[in-house]
Amino acid sequence: MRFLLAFAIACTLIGCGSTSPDTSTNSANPEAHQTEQLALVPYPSTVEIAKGKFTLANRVHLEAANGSETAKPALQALLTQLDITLSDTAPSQIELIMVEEPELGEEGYRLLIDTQISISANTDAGLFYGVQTLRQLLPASAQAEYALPLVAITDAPAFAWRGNMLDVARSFFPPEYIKSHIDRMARFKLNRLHLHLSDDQGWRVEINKYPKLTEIGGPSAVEGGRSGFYTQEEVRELVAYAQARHVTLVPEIDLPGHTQAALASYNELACDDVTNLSTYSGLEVGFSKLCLTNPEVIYPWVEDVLSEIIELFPSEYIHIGGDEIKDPLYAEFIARATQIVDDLGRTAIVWEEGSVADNDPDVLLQLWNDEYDIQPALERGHQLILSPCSYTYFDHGNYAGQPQTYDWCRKEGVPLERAYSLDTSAFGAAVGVESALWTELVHTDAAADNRLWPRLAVTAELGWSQASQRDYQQFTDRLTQLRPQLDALGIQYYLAPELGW
Ligand code: TNX
Repeated sequence: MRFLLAFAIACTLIGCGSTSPDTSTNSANPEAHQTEQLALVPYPSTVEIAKGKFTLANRVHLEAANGSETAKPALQALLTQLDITLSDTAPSQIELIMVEEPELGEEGYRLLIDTQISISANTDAGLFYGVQTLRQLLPASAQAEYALPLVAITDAPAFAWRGNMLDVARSFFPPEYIKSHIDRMARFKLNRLHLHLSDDQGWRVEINKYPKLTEIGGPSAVEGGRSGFYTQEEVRELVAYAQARHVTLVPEIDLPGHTQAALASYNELACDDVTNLSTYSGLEVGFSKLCLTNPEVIYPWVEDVLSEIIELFPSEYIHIGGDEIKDPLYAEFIARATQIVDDLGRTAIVWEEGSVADNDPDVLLQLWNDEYDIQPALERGHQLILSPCSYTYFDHGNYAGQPQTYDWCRKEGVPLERAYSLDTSAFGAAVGVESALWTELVHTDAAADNRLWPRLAVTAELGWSQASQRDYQQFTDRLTQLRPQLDALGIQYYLAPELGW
């Protein structure tokens, strides 16, 4: 409050806002087109800019509230990167302050830059996001001194779920890549990394009770893709790494279809008449399934596997797949599997098709076909993760006809502007938005970067900024200014001509 007051006084003295002498609220809505914008993605809820600059010295005094467990190290890392040293007698000061301001919610923050820098929030997460905003306001690499705009930012996300799905089953991504991906997501305030851990082409997570899943399913992959798996120790390390960056790892074990790797490992999970029990490296979908007429075999296995998954991943939500399979007992299976997750003390997510089952309304549905009739499920009280493929499937081209991309959902691919045009309010009760990278055709870190970036910045803005504030032109301007930050993160992004890159 003290600083807001100071800011208001400063505004009266020197004038705030770039187009008028009064304090101007600079949200990213079309009417604000003429107004100066800060190079921030996602754009904050409210931004007030005063004339003048604050110069941050290369020695800084840091005051961090108790409980800023992740925000403080994140800030320290940022300062170190910029060759700014900490000292109690330094001329510049940065404060992380815990407050109680209900309107900031669980993840919101205030960032004030006037005669010093202060970030306040109700939670460590909020402070962490304030630090990310400060990170974007600062240059990507070290300089002699740092000139910052005089701003008062109040910010909170539109959605709790701001996600990305990475298919590590078709083609494996090693822990190092997952860590950089988490870093990059966190920089843009994305907070859910959904790992598609099993499919026909591979099984990627060690399950102690069923070692053959990774002995046989681990070395398997889509043709041209990487094989491998995460040991339980590696999973724990990734979970901790993600937690320190406010990213929840959401595991998916795809059931009852997309299970060839499991069937090849434990043949008894398949019906007796199934003759193909080899591992699979092709591109087909929809040919494999657990033997649903053998409940005494498959359900104990499902329970055991999910129990270990739940031990490994603290996520409240556990994804059980449910896509692309036809079987008379499908709905019964989904209802039972979501109940197993519930009995284990968590809540299930299923792909949209699972909405035909009699699930508890708490179960989250992930919408992936734009036209799927999800209305009946909404009427039963379900909530949605929005992944409509014609906007969010980043295995589709950055442009029409991009080599090694799919176009089954949209033949023009999913260019940046298309991705940005997703109307998140059109689909009813949404907890948020999640873009997806399926990896049948994505086999290297570089290819993944190319499909993910810069489009993932769109997911970030759709998930965080209010729908009424979005403006594609302004978004591209801001993103272009942030390009050095993408470079500093080592991202091998697609050189989008629409950004002039
Ligand atoms: C559909 S989307 C799938 C995946 C494929 C993807 C390719 C969904 C739930 N299932 O198995 O990898 O298309 O774009």
